[in-house]
This record gives sequence, C-alpha cells and structure tokens, in this order.
Amino acid sequence: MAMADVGEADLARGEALFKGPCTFVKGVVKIDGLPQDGRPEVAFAGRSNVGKSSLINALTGRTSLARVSVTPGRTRELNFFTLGKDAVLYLVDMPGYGYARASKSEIKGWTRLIRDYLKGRRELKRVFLLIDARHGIKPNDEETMTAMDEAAVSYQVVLTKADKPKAAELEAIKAKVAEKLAKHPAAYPQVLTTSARLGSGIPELRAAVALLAPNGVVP
Ligand SMILES: Nc1nc2c(ncn2[C@@H]2O[C@H](COP(=O)(O)OP(=O)(O)O)[C@@H](O)[C@H]2O)c(=O)[nH]1
Ligand SMILES: [Mg+2]
Repeated sequence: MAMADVGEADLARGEALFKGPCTFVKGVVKIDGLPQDGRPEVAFAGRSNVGKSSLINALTGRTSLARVSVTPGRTRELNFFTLGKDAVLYLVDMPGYGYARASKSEIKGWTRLIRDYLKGRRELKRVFLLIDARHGIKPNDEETMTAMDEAAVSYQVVLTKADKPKAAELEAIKAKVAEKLAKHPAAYPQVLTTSARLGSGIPELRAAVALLAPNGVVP
C-alpha cells in the first residue's frame, strides 16, 4: 500500500509514542514469568538475522536497546519493554527462530515458550512478523504463521532490509508475500516495508504500533 494511506495524525501519534521512554522491564524465559499487569502489548518476531534488533533500535531511536547481533540467535528470552510516556504498551522482543547452530534442546525450549506465549496471551494485540525483503517467507516463517493462525493471534508482516533488493525484485517479493498471506486467516493483509539502514518505513511502522495503544496516543 502507498505511504499516503497513513494519515498525518497517525504518523504524529507514532512519533509521540516512540519519542517517549522505552524501558526494559524483564526478560522472560518461562511462561509463568510473563507480566500480569494487563498492559496491552505488541511483539516483534522473525528468523534469526532478519534485522529485528536493528529495526527495534531504529523504531525507538536508540542504538543499543536491542543488541544487533554479532552472535545471531543469542536472545532466548521474551524481552519486555514499556513504551511511551505513560508506559501505555509493552513492546516484546521475541527470540529469533531458525538459528542454524542452536542445539535441539534449545530449539525445543524456545519453540515451546513461543507457542505457549502466543496461545494464551490476551494482552497481545498484534505480532509484527519480520521477513527479509530479499528472501520472502521461508518454511519456518510459515510454521510461525500457522501457529499464530491457530492461536488466533493477529499478525502483520514487516519486510526488512528493503534497501537490499532492486526495486523490481522488491515488488516481486511483495506480490509473493501478499499471495501467501491471503491463505492465512490471522494475517493482516497490509505489508509494511522498512529499512533500518535508511530509516524508510519506520514512521509508518511507529504509526501502526501507536494505533494499537489503548485510546490512541495523544501527541
Ligand atoms: N542492508 C541492511 N542490513 C541490515 C538492515 N537491518 C539489519 N541489517 C543487518 O542484518 C544483520 C542482522 O541484523 P540484526 O538486527 O542483528 O538481526 P536480528 O538477528 O534479527 O536481531 C546485521 O548484519 C545488520 O547490520 C537493513 O535495514 N539493511
Ligand atoms: Mg537480534
């Protein structure tokens, strides 16, 4: 969709939300460690190395909030941050999946954590599912999408590293992604395109997050 679809007011709300504090609250390794204060939350998920840490840092305008990994797949936890001046939302940084060098028991542990989290989390308003704009949707992304369909968790695809492919390649990937999304009942049809490197699509993603805050965010 065209950028023009996002109104000025929504962009301003997004900016206001992310201009406020973003504070690390806790890393959750077991499902019984989830915050229980009822605050609504949005989560960021994706394959290891998809650019999730870079995107979260670009969103929040911080360079060190989420570690840009030299060692991919290091984050095994659900990391909770409060967002905005009144801490209106939790931002949840989910562990990356598909890390080739992870052990079987590690994979089992965090697959279980992710599934349990997605299944029973009423506070979770939307998962932003990050997909590399060069590669499109891979089999393990499909698995995550199916898990979210089954759990009836609303999710939206965010293409990352959009500075990498040529314009025609990007259009082809977008069309393919849209085609696959049409088969997933819990997927939000609109795809966001971002580059943490260039900052493109970041204001639009901030706006999408702010729309999920209770009563909106007043700039
Ligand atoms: N070209 C380009 N590279 C990126 C972008 N975002 C992240 N990367 C690179 O992709 C690699 C993985 O990024 P990281 O944020 O650690 O991914 P994570 O494992 O999903 O958290 C790093 O080498 C980043 O520099 C982007 O927007 N454009
Ligand atoms: Mg990371």
